[in-house]
Amino acid sequence: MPLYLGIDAGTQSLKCIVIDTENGGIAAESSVNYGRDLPHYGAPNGFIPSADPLVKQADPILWAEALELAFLRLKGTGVPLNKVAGISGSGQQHGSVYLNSEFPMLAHEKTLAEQLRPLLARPVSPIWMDRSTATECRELDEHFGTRMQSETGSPAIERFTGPQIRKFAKENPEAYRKTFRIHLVSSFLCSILCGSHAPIDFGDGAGMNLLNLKTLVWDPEIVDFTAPGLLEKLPPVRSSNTIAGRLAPFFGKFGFTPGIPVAVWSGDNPNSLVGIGASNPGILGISLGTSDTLFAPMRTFKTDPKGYGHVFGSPSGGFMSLICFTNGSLAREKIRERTGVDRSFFDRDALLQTVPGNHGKLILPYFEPESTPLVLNPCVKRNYSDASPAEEIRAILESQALSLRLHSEWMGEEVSRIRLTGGASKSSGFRRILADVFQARIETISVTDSAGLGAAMRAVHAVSGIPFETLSGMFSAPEESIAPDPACAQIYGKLLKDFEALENSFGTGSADR
Ligand code: XUL
Repeated sequence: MPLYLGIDAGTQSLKCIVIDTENGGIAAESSVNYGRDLPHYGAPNGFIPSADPLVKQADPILWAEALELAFLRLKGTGVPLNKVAGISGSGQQHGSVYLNSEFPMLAHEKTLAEQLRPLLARPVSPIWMDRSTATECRELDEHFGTRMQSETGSPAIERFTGPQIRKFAKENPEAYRKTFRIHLVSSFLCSILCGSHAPIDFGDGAGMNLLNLKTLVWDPEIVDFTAPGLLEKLPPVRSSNTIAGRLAPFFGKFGFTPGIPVAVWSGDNPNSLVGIGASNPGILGISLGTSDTLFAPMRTFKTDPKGYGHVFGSPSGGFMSLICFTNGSLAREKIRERTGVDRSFFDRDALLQTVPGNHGKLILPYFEPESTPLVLNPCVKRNYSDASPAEEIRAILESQALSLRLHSEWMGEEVSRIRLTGGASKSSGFRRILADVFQARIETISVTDSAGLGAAMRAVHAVSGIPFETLSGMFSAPEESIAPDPACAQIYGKLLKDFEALENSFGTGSADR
């Protein structure tokens, strides 16, 4: 019975999923919620509350302690962890961890937290929600112009790692100088498992504004301008099916066999692409979580003329797109609370009491600073003054679906099938609206943690060579599917133009919260 472990280190929790390649099933799972299970880090939502809404930082030791607790819980399920033949993982993207030396040999009787704390060259990690680097992004854009996007796949972006490193080097040059290695969340956790500094993969590395996607090496000029001496502080960058190292002896205490291969980790979005079974062109993936993300494999390297969409290395080779909409479930929940309805209202009343197109009622729901389109000052705008609760719910769902369609058009991919994942993919009302807005078949898979599943599938692929197509047939087969209603094609074709006009006028109209 060959088992493989995928670890998903997300924004608010860390989860483990063990898959069995013999029967195509899930052998065990465990999870740790940072706020609930590790309250002593004072990070109820995965970051330390800050007076500045643009600053979002976490203590990186939180992720190490969560890993240890998740392994203990996994051991508690009774699954034979000594049968695990390979491990890989997924990290929330862009976050950076600053370390001052090589990894120590871990002592069995001590915790990961107490042994790793002395390794920190910076006590906090800026995470992907941080938007405090507008100045550094401007400096990078002024210096490199369009080359930044055409070579790294993205213009300088506030949450990306390069601008974050530049800010740290400017504000705290001494601590920066003493930093020996800068990791992503993914490569930091992979290094802990291997007991030595692990590489970064092309998927997560592309979210740094440092990797040249044409040459697949760190871009020497961009790295050099970002911060002094940065090249020596970066781990090597490798393809996503590289074996990063061997499991350190410390992890034998949870029941694993020390020495098993650990495949290089990647970001949650590249992992999800694999996990939902969309690693080959033709399927689009949408993950509906706190933030919504849209991703798809790309036949050719091309970039978003508006600069909101990003290009990353795809774990199956070639490239993938990634577009992040920060106000996903976050906005759906705010509107739901405001209208005072329960979640089932999204699936029943909101559809029955309204019509597709909602008589043109649209909403721009930027409760938090938004990435797509870029909005730094939170603001919510409606093109109507009066709406029933059902119309208000339809307005948020249709507007979000239209935004997903509008901002993915630059990829130029024919979309006939969309695989949905994440908590809100359970909403049949939202699935119906997405099918009609995109005029595409919507498919859902049974596993909700597509990033963890994708990481486990990458571990199988890297260790045993089983192709992704075979693995997605085993683990990501569609469970439910809805066809689009062709009668809606014209309605949403027109509404898309209205939505674009509303978005373009953003900032000129009056705003309310
Ligand atoms: C992608 C992004 C988010 C995080 C969430 O660019 O910032 O999707 O990866 O974990």
